[in-house]
Amino acid sequence: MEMTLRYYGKKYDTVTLEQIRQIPGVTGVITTLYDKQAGELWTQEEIHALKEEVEASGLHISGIESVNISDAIKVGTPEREEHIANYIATLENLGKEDIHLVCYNFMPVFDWTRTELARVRPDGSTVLAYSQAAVDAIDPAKMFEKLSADANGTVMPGWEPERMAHVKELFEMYADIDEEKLFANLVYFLEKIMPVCNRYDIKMAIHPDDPAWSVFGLPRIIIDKEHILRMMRAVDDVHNGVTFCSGSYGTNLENDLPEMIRALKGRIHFAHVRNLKFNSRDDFEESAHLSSDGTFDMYEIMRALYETGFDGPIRPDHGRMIWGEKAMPGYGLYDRALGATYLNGLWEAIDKAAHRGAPVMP
Ligand SMILES: [Mn+2]
Repeated sequence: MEMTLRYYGKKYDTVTLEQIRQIPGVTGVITTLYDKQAGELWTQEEIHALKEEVEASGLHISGIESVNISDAIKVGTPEREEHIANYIATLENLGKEDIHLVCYNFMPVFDWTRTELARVRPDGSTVLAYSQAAVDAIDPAKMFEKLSADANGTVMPGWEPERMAHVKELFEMYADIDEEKLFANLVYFLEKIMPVCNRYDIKMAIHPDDPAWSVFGLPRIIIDKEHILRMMRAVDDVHNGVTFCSGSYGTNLENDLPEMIRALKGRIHFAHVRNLKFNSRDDFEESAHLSSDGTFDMYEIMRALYETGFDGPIRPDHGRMIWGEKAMPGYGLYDRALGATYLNGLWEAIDKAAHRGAPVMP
């Protein structure tokens, strides 16, 4: 396991590489070329420059989150061939720069959905939150307006203003796309990219849909163990794997997170570990990472990763906004640093317990 933090690049992130470097045990970042549109080619020069920027701080790139998938690929329009060719060339360029992990998602229209970006918790911290009643009551085209006021002036991934200006057209694009068509388009894409993934040993790690059920009538296909196993069987290659995001799979309380981790052994290439606090089945907020602050047993999640031999990067995922920080919602420095430290502590304790009684090296 390697502890990492997500980094959006100096143009967009309020957190610096120098700050990340000072979080104990964090040695890598998960980053992206944030200015790139889905479907566009990433040149080797651009990737190399990003790598140099990160390495100058004493960190390294542990993986890319994300190389986004265009709507043409998800919907299966004729334009997808050009976008897939660009995706393959991008993977090749990443491979040449010695980057071997790519996180992506296959969610239609919205990358993720929350109904509040700054819900106030009893301790005065603010967090992202979701209420099904609020989703049911709002026109999806109005979602962005409602949320952008709380974004602290930042551009949130998947909610870029230029994209949100076309929400109605995006919904029209997906009008005929049901779960089966979306799944077939995912398989089509994976089959096309597997040869380059094999050539450069690039592990693809699909991020679950968040929340893990259909919102606004849009299909969702990466939501539980059965759906992921189906995807992995359809393209049975170790490079076709998953990002295990506890906060996304965990939105559905039917998902037994440690059990899922064990079922996906060997195919989890990247982990997002965070907690949620449920107020009811249909209303949750993103609590601190600490088990007792939320609903999940974080020790059991980390233990399942440890016991299945997980050796990829982990990042603490979202954090609360605390200590007066102004940052992209979920992506401040302070609470993610606390999360990384807590998760590192759990891992150390699990590791030491596993080796108790073993001979001590001189
Ligand atoms: Mn996640």
